[in-house]
Amino acid sequence: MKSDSFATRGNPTEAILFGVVPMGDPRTAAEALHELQQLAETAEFVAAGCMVQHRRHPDPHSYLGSGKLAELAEVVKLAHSGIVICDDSLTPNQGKAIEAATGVPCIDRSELILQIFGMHARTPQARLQVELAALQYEMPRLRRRWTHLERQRGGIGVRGGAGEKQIDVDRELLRNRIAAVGRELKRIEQHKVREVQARPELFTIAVVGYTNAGKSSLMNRLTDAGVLAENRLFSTLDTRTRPWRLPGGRTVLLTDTVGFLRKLPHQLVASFHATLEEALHADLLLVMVDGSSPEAAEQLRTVDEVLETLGAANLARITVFNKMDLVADPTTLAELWQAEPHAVAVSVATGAGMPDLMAAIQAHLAAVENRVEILLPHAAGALHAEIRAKATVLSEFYTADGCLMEIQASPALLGRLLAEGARVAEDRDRAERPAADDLTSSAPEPPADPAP
Ligand SMILES: Nc1nc2c(ncn2[C@@H]2O[C@H](COP(=O)(O)OP(=O)(O)OP(=O)(O)O)[C@@H](O)[C@H]2O)c(=O)[nH]1
Ligand SMILES: [Mg+2]
Repeated sequence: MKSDSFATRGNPTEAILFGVVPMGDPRTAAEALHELQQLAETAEFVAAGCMVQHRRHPDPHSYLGSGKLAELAEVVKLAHSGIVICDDSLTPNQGKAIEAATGVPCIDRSELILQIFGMHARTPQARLQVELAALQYEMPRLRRRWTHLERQRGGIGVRGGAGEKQIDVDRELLRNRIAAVGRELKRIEQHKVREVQARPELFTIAVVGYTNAGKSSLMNRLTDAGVLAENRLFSTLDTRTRPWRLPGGRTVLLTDTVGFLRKLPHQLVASFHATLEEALHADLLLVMVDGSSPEAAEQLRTVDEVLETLGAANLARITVFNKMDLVADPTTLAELWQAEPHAVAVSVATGAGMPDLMAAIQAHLAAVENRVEILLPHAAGALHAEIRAKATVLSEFYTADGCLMEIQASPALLGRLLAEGARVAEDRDRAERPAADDLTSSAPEPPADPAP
Protein backbone atom coordinates (compact mmCIF):
# COMPACT_ATOMS: atom_id res chain seq x y z
CA MET A 1 0.00 0.00 0.00
CA LYS A 2 0.94 3.58 -0.61
CA SER A 3 1.24 4.57 3.04
CA ASP A 4 4.15 2.14 3.61
CA SER A 5 6.57 4.52 1.96
CA PHE A 6 5.57 7.65 3.90
CA ALA A 7 7.91 9.10 6.48
CA THR A 8 5.44 11.24 8.44
CA ARG A 9 2.78 9.28 10.23
CA GLY A 10 0.01 11.47 11.50
CA ASN A 11 -3.47 10.29 12.33
CA PRO A 12 -4.53 8.41 9.16
CA THR A 13 -8.16 9.55 9.28
CA GLU A 14 -7.51 13.23 10.06
CA ALA A 15 -7.28 15.06 6.79
CA ILE A 16 -6.28 18.52 5.63
CA LEU A 17 -8.50 19.56 2.71
CA PHE A 18 -7.15 21.86 0.04
CA GLY A 19 -8.07 23.31 -3.32
CA VAL A 20 -7.55 26.06 -5.86
CA VAL A 21 -10.28 28.69 -6.22
CA PRO A 22 -10.53 31.49 -8.81
CA MET A 23 -8.89 34.86 -8.08
CA GLY A 24 -11.28 37.14 -6.20
CA ASP A 25 -13.53 34.30 -4.96
CA PRO A 26 -14.95 35.85 -1.77
CA ARG A 27 -15.73 32.57 -0.01
CA THR A 28 -13.80 31.40 3.04
CA ALA A 29 -11.77 28.20 2.67
CA ALA A 30 -14.40 26.30 4.68
CA GLU A 31 -17.20 27.55 2.43
CA ALA A 32 -15.34 26.79 -0.80
CA LEU A 33 -14.48 23.29 0.41
CA HIS A 34 -17.83 22.52 2.06
CA GLU A 35 -18.79 19.85 -0.45
CA LEU A 36 -15.33 18.26 -0.28
CA GLN A 37 -15.72 18.16 3.49
CA GLN A 38 -19.08 16.35 3.13
CA LEU A 39 -17.45 13.89 0.75
CA ALA A 40 -14.52 13.38 3.15
CA GLU A 41 -16.86 12.76 6.08
CA THR A 42 -18.94 10.35 4.03
CA ALA A 43 -15.68 8.44 3.41
CA GLU A 44 -15.12 8.47 7.19
CA PHE A 45 -12.32 11.02 7.32
CA VAL A 46 -12.31 13.87 9.81
CA ALA A 47 -11.58 17.30 8.36
CA ALA A 48 -8.76 18.69 10.51
CA GLY A 49 -8.28 21.83 8.45
CA CYS A 50 -9.00 23.60 5.15
CA MET A 51 -6.75 25.58 2.90
CA VAL A 52 -7.34 27.29 -0.45
CA GLN A 53 -5.02 28.96 -2.92
CA HIS A 54 -6.39 31.77 -5.09
CA ARG A 55 -4.98 31.40 -8.58
CA ARG A 56 -6.15 31.43 -12.16
CA HIS A 57 -5.17 27.79 -12.90
CA PRO A 58 -3.71 25.04 -10.76
CA ASP A 59 0.07 24.70 -11.11
CA PRO A 60 0.72 21.95 -13.70
CA HIS A 61 3.53 20.38 -11.64
CA SER A 62 2.45 20.68 -8.02
CA TYR A 63 -1.16 21.93 -8.24
CA LEU A 64 -0.70 24.53 -5.46
CA GLY A 65 2.65 26.04 -6.49
CA SER A 66 5.77 25.66 -4.38
CA GLY A 67 5.11 28.42 -1.81
CA LYS A 68 1.61 27.25 -0.92
CA LEU A 69 2.73 23.63 -1.00
CA ALA A 70 5.31 24.39 1.71
CA GLU A 71 2.53 26.01 3.73
CA LEU A 72 0.38 22.88 3.31
CA ALA A 73 3.28 20.75 4.55
CA GLU A 74 3.58 22.99 7.61
CA VAL A 75 -0.15 22.70 8.39
CA VAL A 76 0.02 18.91 8.05
CA LYS A 77 2.88 18.79 10.53
CA LEU A 78 1.20 21.12 13.03
CA ALA A 79 -2.14 19.32 12.89
CA HIS A 80 -0.44 15.93 12.94
CA SER A 81 -2.63 14.93 9.99
CA GLY A 82 -2.09 11.65 8.23
CA ILE A 83 -3.55 12.52 4.85
CA VAL A 84 -4.29 15.44 2.50
CA ILE A 85 -7.33 15.58 0.20
CA CYS A 86 -7.50 17.71 -2.93
CA ASP A 87 -10.74 19.24 -4.28
CA ASP A 88 -9.78 18.50 -7.91
CA SER A 89 -8.54 15.54 -9.87
CA LEU A 90 -4.75 15.53 -9.83
CA THR A 91 -2.39 14.23 -12.48
CA PRO A 92 -0.14 11.41 -11.25
CA ASN A 93 2.79 13.88 -11.15
CA GLN A 94 0.95 16.50 -9.15
CA GLY A 95 -0.04 13.83 -6.63
CA LYS A 96 3.55 12.69 -6.37
CA ALA A 97 4.82 16.26 -5.79
CA ILE A 98 2.29 16.87 -3.03
CA GLU A 99 3.13 13.58 -1.29
CA ALA A 100 6.84 14.36 -1.50
CA ALA A 101 6.35 17.81 0.05
CA THR A 102 3.92 16.85 2.81
CA GLY A 103 5.25 13.38 3.61
CA VAL A 104 1.70 11.99 3.80
CA PRO A 105 -0.54 10.27 1.23
CA CYS A 106 -2.59 12.57 -0.97
CA ILE A 107 -5.93 11.56 -2.42
CA ASP A 108 -7.81 13.62 -4.95
CA ARG A 109 -11.50 14.23 -5.47
CA SER A 110 -11.82 11.36 -7.95
CA GLU A 111 -10.22 8.87 -5.61
CA LEU A 112 -12.40 10.05 -2.74
CA ILE A 113 -15.58 9.65 -4.80
CA LEU A 114 -14.40 6.24 -6.00
CA GLN A 115 -13.87 5.23 -2.40
CA ILE A 116 -17.39 6.32 -1.44
CA PHE A 117 -18.88 4.55 -4.43
CA GLY A 118 -16.93 1.46 -3.38
CA MET A 119 -18.29 1.68 0.17
CA HIS A 120 -21.90 2.14 -0.96
CA ALA A 121 -22.13 -0.20 -3.94
CA ARG A 122 -24.61 -2.95 -3.10
CA THR A 123 -25.89 -4.55 -6.28
CA PRO A 124 -23.61 -6.62 -8.54
CA GLN A 125 -23.99 -3.97 -11.26
CA ALA A 126 -22.98 -1.10 -8.97
CA ARG A 127 -19.99 -3.09 -7.66
CA LEU A 128 -18.76 -3.87 -11.15
CA GLN A 129 -19.20 -0.27 -12.28
CA VAL A 130 -17.15 0.98 -9.35
CA GLU A 131 -14.51 -1.68 -9.92
CA LEU A 132 -14.23 -0.71 -13.58
CA ALA A 133 -13.86 2.98 -12.73
CA ALA A 134 -11.26 2.23 -10.05
CA LEU A 135 -9.23 0.06 -12.47
CA GLN A 136 -9.31 2.79 -15.09
CA TYR A 137 -8.25 5.34 -12.50
CA GLU A 138 -5.39 3.13 -11.37
CA MET A 139 -3.95 2.51 -14.84
CA PRO A 140 -2.02 5.80 -15.36
CA ARG A 141 -0.99 5.84 -11.70
CA LEU A 142 0.83 2.51 -11.62
CA ARG A 143 4.16 4.22 -12.04
CA ARG A 144 3.62 6.31 -8.92
CA ARG A 145 2.85 3.23 -6.86
CA TRP A 146 5.98 1.40 -7.86
CA THR A 147 8.56 4.19 -7.68
CA HIS A 148 9.87 2.80 -4.38
CA LEU A 149 10.99 -0.32 -6.28
CA GLU A 150 12.54 1.80 -9.01
CA ARG A 151 14.48 3.76 -6.46
CA GLN A 152 16.17 0.53 -5.30
CA ARG A 153 17.50 0.06 -8.81
CA GLY A 154 18.94 3.49 -9.30
CA GLY A 155 16.25 5.97 -10.19
CA ILE A 156 12.92 6.48 -11.80
CA GLY A 157 12.48 5.48 -15.41
CA VAL A 158 15.43 3.09 -15.69
CA ARG A 159 14.13 0.48 -18.08
CA GLY A 160 14.37 -3.08 -16.90
CA GLY A 161 14.32 -2.14 -13.19
CA ALA A 162 12.19 -4.16 -10.79
CA GLY A 163 9.56 -1.44 -10.76
CA GLU A 164 9.36 -1.30 -14.54
CA LYS A 165 8.81 -5.07 -14.82
CA GLN A 166 6.24 -4.98 -12.08
CA ILE A 167 4.44 -2.15 -13.88
CA ASP A 168 4.28 -4.24 -17.08
CA VAL A 169 2.87 -7.24 -15.20
CA ASP A 170 0.34 -5.11 -13.36
CA ARG A 171 -0.69 -3.31 -16.50
CA GLU A 172 -1.41 -6.60 -18.23
CA LEU A 173 -3.43 -7.84 -15.24
CA LEU A 174 -5.37 -4.59 -15.11
CA ARG A 175 -6.13 -4.71 -18.83
CA ASN A 176 -7.48 -8.26 -18.58
CA ARG A 177 -9.59 -7.42 -15.58
CA ILE A 178 -10.97 -4.25 -17.24
CA ALA A 179 -12.02 -6.33 -20.25
CA ALA A 180 -13.66 -9.00 -18.08
CA VAL A 181 -15.56 -6.49 -15.95
CA GLY A 182 -16.67 -4.64 -19.09
CA ARG A 183 -18.11 -7.85 -20.57
CA GLU A 184 -19.96 -8.74 -17.39
CA LEU A 185 -21.42 -5.22 -17.15
CA LYS A 186 -22.63 -5.31 -20.72
CA ARG A 187 -24.43 -8.58 -19.98
CA ILE A 188 -26.21 -7.09 -16.94
CA GLU A 189 -27.10 -3.92 -18.84
CA GLN A 190 -28.65 -5.85 -21.72
CA HIS A 191 -30.73 -7.79 -19.24
CA LYS A 192 -31.89 -4.52 -17.65
CA VAL A 193 -32.86 -3.03 -21.01
CA ARG A 194 -35.05 -6.07 -21.63
CA GLU A 195 -36.69 -5.57 -18.23
CA VAL A 196 -37.39 -1.92 -18.97
CA GLN A 197 -38.85 -2.73 -22.37
CA ALA A 198 -41.13 -5.30 -20.81
CA ARG A 199 -43.21 -2.80 -18.83
CA PRO A 200 -44.25 0.06 -21.08
CA GLU A 201 -47.89 -0.02 -19.97
CA LEU A 202 -47.32 1.59 -16.60
CA PHE A 203 -46.53 5.27 -16.53
CA THR A 204 -43.01 5.68 -15.12
CA ILE A 205 -41.66 8.58 -13.13
CA ALA A 206 -37.93 8.89 -12.35
CA VAL A 207 -36.63 11.02 -9.49
CA VAL A 208 -33.31 12.63 -10.42
CA GLY A 209 -31.24 15.38 -8.82
CA TYR A 210 -28.13 16.39 -6.95
CA THR A 211 -26.85 14.01 -4.30
CA ASN A 212 -28.51 14.42 -0.87
CA ALA A 213 -31.51 16.33 -2.30
CA GLY A 214 -33.96 13.86 -0.74
CA LYS A 215 -34.76 11.58 -3.69
CA SER A 216 -34.75 8.34 -1.68
CA SER A 217 -36.71 10.00 1.12
CA LEU A 218 -39.42 10.93 -1.40
CA MET A 219 -39.45 7.38 -2.72
CA ASN A 220 -39.82 6.04 0.82
CA ARG A 221 -42.63 8.44 1.61
CA LEU A 222 -44.62 7.58 -1.52
CA THR A 223 -43.98 3.83 -1.72
CA ASP A 224 -42.99 1.15 0.74
CA ALA A 225 -39.57 0.97 -0.91
CA GLY A 226 -37.61 1.09 2.34
CA VAL A 227 -34.53 2.38 0.49
CA LEU A 228 -31.59 3.82 2.35
CA ALA A 229 -31.89 7.58 2.87
CA GLU A 230 -29.29 9.32 4.98
CA ASN A 231 -27.37 12.50 5.36
CA ARG A 232 -24.41 11.33 3.31
CA LEU A 233 -23.44 11.85 -0.28
CA PHE A 234 -24.16 9.02 -2.70
CA SER A 235 -26.35 6.92 -0.42
CA THR A 236 -27.98 5.56 -3.57
CA LEU A 237 -25.81 4.11 -6.32
CA ASP A 238 -28.22 2.04 -8.30
CA THR A 239 -31.57 2.61 -9.83
CA ARG A 240 -34.54 1.19 -8.02
CA THR A 241 -38.10 1.07 -9.25
CA ARG A 242 -41.20 0.56 -7.12
CA PRO A 243 -44.94 0.70 -7.78
CA TRP A 244 -46.61 3.82 -6.42
CA ARG A 245 -50.34 3.85 -5.98
CA LEU A 246 -51.83 7.27 -6.68
CA PRO A 247 -54.95 8.52 -4.90
CA GLY A 248 -57.79 6.98 -6.92
CA GLY A 249 -56.13 3.58 -7.13
CA ARG A 250 -53.97 3.88 -10.23
CA THR A 251 -50.41 2.56 -10.05
CA VAL A 252 -47.41 4.22 -11.66
CA LEU A 253 -43.75 3.23 -11.37
CA LEU A 254 -41.36 5.41 -9.40
CA THR A 255 -37.61 5.13 -9.94
CA ASP A 256 -34.95 6.33 -7.49
CA THR A 257 -31.57 7.15 -9.03
CA VAL A 258 -27.95 7.93 -8.26
CA GLY A 259 -27.33 11.57 -7.27
CA PHE A 260 -25.45 14.02 -9.48
CA LEU A 261 -22.31 15.81 -8.40
CA ARG A 262 -20.04 18.58 -9.65
CA LYS A 263 -16.68 17.43 -11.03
CA LEU A 264 -17.52 13.74 -11.17
CA PRO A 265 -14.38 11.72 -11.99
CA HIS A 266 -14.45 11.03 -15.70
CA GLN A 267 -13.79 7.32 -15.09
CA LEU A 268 -17.15 7.23 -13.30
CA VAL A 269 -19.12 9.21 -15.85
CA ALA A 270 -19.72 6.23 -18.14
CA SER A 271 -20.94 3.95 -15.36
CA PHE A 272 -22.97 6.78 -13.91
CA HIS A 273 -24.66 7.27 -17.27
CA ALA A 274 -25.27 3.52 -17.58
CA THR A 275 -26.95 3.55 -14.17
CA LEU A 276 -29.16 6.45 -15.21
CA GLU A 277 -29.98 4.90 -18.57
CA GLU A 278 -33.01 3.12 -17.16
CA ALA A 279 -34.37 6.35 -15.72
CA LEU A 280 -34.10 8.04 -19.09
CA HIS A 281 -36.87 5.80 -20.42
CA ALA A 282 -39.21 7.39 -17.89
CA ASP A 283 -42.34 9.22 -19.02
CA LEU A 284 -41.72 12.01 -16.52
CA LEU A 285 -38.75 13.26 -14.50
CA LEU A 286 -39.06 14.72 -11.02
CA VAL A 287 -35.97 16.93 -10.79
CA MET A 288 -35.29 17.34 -7.11
CA VAL A 289 -33.32 20.21 -5.59
CA ASP A 290 -32.37 20.77 -1.95
CA GLY A 291 -33.94 24.23 -1.62
CA SER A 292 -32.18 24.78 1.71
CA SER A 293 -28.67 24.48 0.26
CA PRO A 294 -26.79 27.72 -0.35
CA GLU A 295 -25.59 26.05 -3.55
CA ALA A 296 -29.08 25.08 -4.75
CA ALA A 297 -28.96 27.17 -7.94
CA GLU A 298 -25.55 25.81 -8.91
CA GLN A 299 -26.65 22.25 -8.11
CA LEU A 300 -29.66 22.67 -10.37
CA ARG A 301 -27.34 23.89 -13.16
CA THR A 302 -25.16 20.79 -12.71
CA VAL A 303 -28.24 18.57 -12.93
CA ASP A 304 -29.37 20.34 -16.10
CA GLU A 305 -25.93 19.94 -17.67
CA VAL A 306 -25.84 16.22 -16.90
CA LEU A 307 -29.37 15.76 -18.25
CA GLU A 308 -28.29 17.57 -21.38
CA THR A 309 -25.25 15.32 -21.93
CA LEU A 310 -27.47 12.28 -21.36
CA GLY A 311 -29.83 13.49 -24.07
CA ALA A 312 -32.59 13.92 -21.49
CA ALA A 313 -32.93 17.70 -21.58
CA ASN A 314 -36.24 17.49 -23.42
CA LEU A 315 -37.93 14.88 -21.26
CA ALA A 316 -41.07 16.08 -19.51
CA ARG A 317 -40.19 17.26 -16.02
CA ILE A 318 -41.53 18.69 -12.82
CA THR A 319 -38.94 20.50 -10.70
CA VAL A 320 -39.32 19.94 -6.97
CA PHE A 321 -37.71 22.18 -4.33
CA ASN A 322 -37.32 20.03 -1.24
CA LYS A 323 -36.39 20.63 2.42
CA MET A 324 -38.57 23.73 2.58
CA ASP A 325 -38.88 23.12 6.34
CA LEU A 326 -35.25 24.28 6.57
CA VAL A 327 -35.78 27.45 4.54
CA ALA A 328 -36.30 30.27 7.04
CA ASP A 329 -36.23 33.07 4.47
CA PRO A 330 -38.06 32.18 1.22
CA THR A 331 -36.47 35.14 -0.61
CA THR A 332 -33.23 33.12 -0.73
CA LEU A 333 -34.99 31.00 -3.36
CA ALA A 334 -35.59 33.92 -5.74
CA GLU A 335 -32.95 32.74 -8.22
CA LEU A 336 -34.40 29.22 -8.22
CA TRP A 337 -37.96 30.40 -8.76
CA GLN A 338 -36.77 32.57 -11.61
CA ALA A 339 -35.11 29.57 -13.28
CA GLU A 340 -38.04 27.23 -12.56
CA PRO A 341 -41.26 29.24 -12.22
CA HIS A 342 -43.45 26.10 -12.38
CA ALA A 343 -41.61 24.22 -9.66
CA VAL A 344 -43.40 22.68 -6.69
CA ALA A 345 -42.05 23.39 -3.19
CA VAL A 346 -42.28 20.55 -0.68
CA SER A 347 -40.84 19.14 2.49
CA VAL A 348 -40.60 15.39 2.24
CA ALA A 349 -39.79 15.34 5.95
CA THR A 350 -42.97 17.12 7.14
CA GLY A 351 -45.21 16.32 4.18
CA ALA A 352 -45.83 20.01 3.43
CA GLY A 353 -46.53 20.67 -0.24
CA MET A 354 -47.03 16.98 -1.08
CA PRO A 355 -50.64 17.52 -2.26
CA ASP A 356 -49.30 20.16 -4.68
CA LEU A 357 -46.82 17.66 -6.05
CA MET A 358 -49.55 15.09 -6.44
CA ALA A 359 -51.75 17.63 -8.25
CA ALA A 360 -48.90 18.58 -10.59
CA ILE A 361 -48.35 14.92 -11.49
CA GLN A 362 -52.07 14.30 -12.05
CA ALA A 363 -52.28 17.44 -14.22
CA HIS A 364 -49.34 16.20 -16.25
CA LEU A 365 -50.98 12.80 -16.75
CA ALA A 366 -54.18 14.48 -17.87
CA ALA A 367 -52.25 16.60 -20.36
CA VAL A 368 -50.21 13.86 -22.00
CA GLU A 369 -52.34 10.74 -21.93
CA ASN A 370 -55.13 9.64 -24.21
CA ARG A 371 -58.55 10.24 -22.74
CA VAL A 372 -61.09 7.87 -24.19
CA GLU A 373 -64.40 6.36 -23.40
CA ILE A 374 -64.48 2.61 -23.78
CA LEU A 375 -67.09 -0.04 -23.36
CA LEU A 376 -65.89 -3.09 -21.51
CA PRO A 377 -68.34 -5.89 -22.41
CA HIS A 378 -69.25 -8.28 -19.60
CA ALA A 379 -67.25 -10.98 -21.37
CA ALA A 380 -64.08 -8.87 -20.95
CA GLY A 381 -64.88 -8.01 -17.32
CA ALA A 382 -61.62 -9.57 -16.16
CA LEU A 383 -59.81 -6.49 -17.49
CA HIS A 384 -61.67 -4.23 -15.09
CA ALA A 385 -59.27 -4.57 -12.14
CA GLU A 386 -56.30 -4.08 -14.39
CA ILE A 387 -57.76 -0.89 -15.86
CA ARG A 388 -58.34 0.43 -12.35
CA ALA A 389 -54.70 -0.33 -11.46
CA LYS A 390 -52.95 0.91 -14.57
CA ALA A 391 -55.10 3.75 -15.89
CA THR A 392 -56.87 6.75 -14.39
CA VAL A 393 -60.60 6.05 -14.33
CA LEU A 394 -62.49 9.31 -14.71
CA SER A 395 -66.00 7.85 -14.66
CA GLU A 396 -67.71 4.51 -15.02
CA PHE A 397 -71.27 3.42 -15.54
CA TYR A 398 -72.80 -0.04 -15.95
CA THR A 399 -75.14 -0.59 -18.87
CA ALA A 400 -76.86 -3.72 -20.12
CA ASP A 401 -73.88 -4.40 -22.44
CA GLY A 402 -71.04 -3.88 -20.01
CA CYS A 403 -69.11 -1.16 -18.20
CA LEU A 404 -68.83 2.23 -19.85
CA MET A 405 -65.56 3.77 -18.66
CA GLU A 406 -63.93 7.09 -19.35
CA ILE A 407 -60.24 6.47 -18.85
CA GLN A 408 -56.86 8.11 -19.23
CA ALA A 409 -54.25 5.59 -20.29
CA SER A 410 -50.98 5.13 -22.11
CA PRO A 411 -51.24 4.25 -25.82
CA ALA A 412 -49.66 0.84 -25.10
CA LEU A 413 -52.25 -0.07 -22.49
CA LEU A 414 -55.11 1.24 -24.57
CA GLY A 415 -53.93 -0.78 -27.57
CA ARG A 416 -53.95 -3.97 -25.56
CA LEU A 417 -57.34 -3.32 -23.95
CA LEU A 418 -58.83 -2.86 -27.40
CA ALA A 419 -57.13 -6.04 -28.61
CA GLU A 420 -58.47 -8.01 -25.66
CA GLY A 421 -62.17 -7.21 -25.97
CA ALA A 422 -62.75 -3.57 -24.94
CA ARG A 423 -63.99 -1.21 -27.64
CA VAL A 424 -64.24 2.54 -28.10
CA ALA A 425 -67.69 3.61 -26.92
CA GLU A 426 -70.28 4.72 -29.45
CA ASP A 427 -73.40 6.86 -29.06
CA ARG A 428 -75.67 3.82 -28.65
CA ASP A 429 -73.53 2.65 -25.68
CA ARG A 430 -74.16 5.97 -23.95
CA ALA A 431 -77.94 5.90 -24.36
CA GLU A 432 -78.65 4.53 -20.86
CA ARG A 433 -76.22 6.84 -19.08
CA PRO A 434 -77.50 9.90 -17.15
CA ALA A 435 -76.18 13.42 -17.92
CA ALA A 436 -72.47 14.06 -17.27
CA ASP A 437 -73.18 16.29 -14.24
CA ASP A 438 -74.75 13.38 -12.39
CA LEU A 439 -71.83 11.15 -13.21
CA THR A 440 -69.14 13.17 -11.48
CA SER A 441 -70.82 12.55 -8.13
CA SER A 442 -70.50 8.82 -8.70
CA ALA A 443 -66.78 8.96 -9.47
CA PRO A 444 -65.28 5.60 -8.50
CA GLU A 445 -63.82 5.10 -5.06
CA PRO A 446 -60.40 3.48 -4.93
CA PRO A 447 -60.68 -0.26 -4.47
CA ALA A 448 -59.93 -1.40 -0.92
CA ASP A 449 -57.48 -4.14 -1.85
CA PRO A 450 -53.97 -3.20 -3.08
CA ALA A 451 -53.42 -3.05 -6.81
CA PRO A 452 -51.72 -6.12 -8.31
N1 LIG B 1 -34.98 18.71 6.91
C1 LIG B 1 -35.24 17.90 5.88
N2 LIG B 1 -34.42 16.87 5.61
C2 LIG B 1 -34.71 16.09 4.56
C3 LIG B 1 -35.87 16.30 3.75
N3 LIG B 1 -35.87 15.35 2.78
C4 LIG B 1 -34.78 14.57 2.97
N4 LIG B 1 -34.07 15.02 4.05
C5 LIG B 1 -32.81 14.47 4.58
O1 LIG B 1 -31.79 14.67 3.64
C6 LIG B 1 -30.85 13.61 3.70
C7 LIG B 1 -30.64 13.02 2.34
O2 LIG B 1 -31.80 12.36 1.91
P1 LIG B 1 -31.79 11.19 0.84
O3 LIG B 1 -33.22 10.86 0.60
O4 LIG B 1 -30.85 10.10 1.23
O5 LIG B 1 -31.19 11.98 -0.40
P2 LIG B 1 -30.84 11.41 -1.85
O6 LIG B 1 -31.21 12.49 -2.81
O7 LIG B 1 -31.48 10.08 -2.06
O8 LIG B 1 -29.26 11.29 -1.74
P3 LIG B 1 -28.24 10.32 -2.56
O9 LIG B 1 -28.82 8.96 -2.63
O10 LIG B 1 -27.03 10.42 -1.71
O11 LIG B 1 -28.07 10.98 -3.90
C8 LIG B 1 -31.40 12.61 4.71
O12 LIG B 1 -30.75 12.84 5.94
C9 LIG B 1 -32.87 12.97 4.79
O13 LIG B 1 -33.43 12.64 6.05
C10 LIG B 1 -36.73 17.39 4.08
O14 LIG B 1 -37.75 17.67 3.47
N5 LIG B 1 -36.35 18.16 5.15
MG1 LIG C 1 -30.69 8.28 -2.46
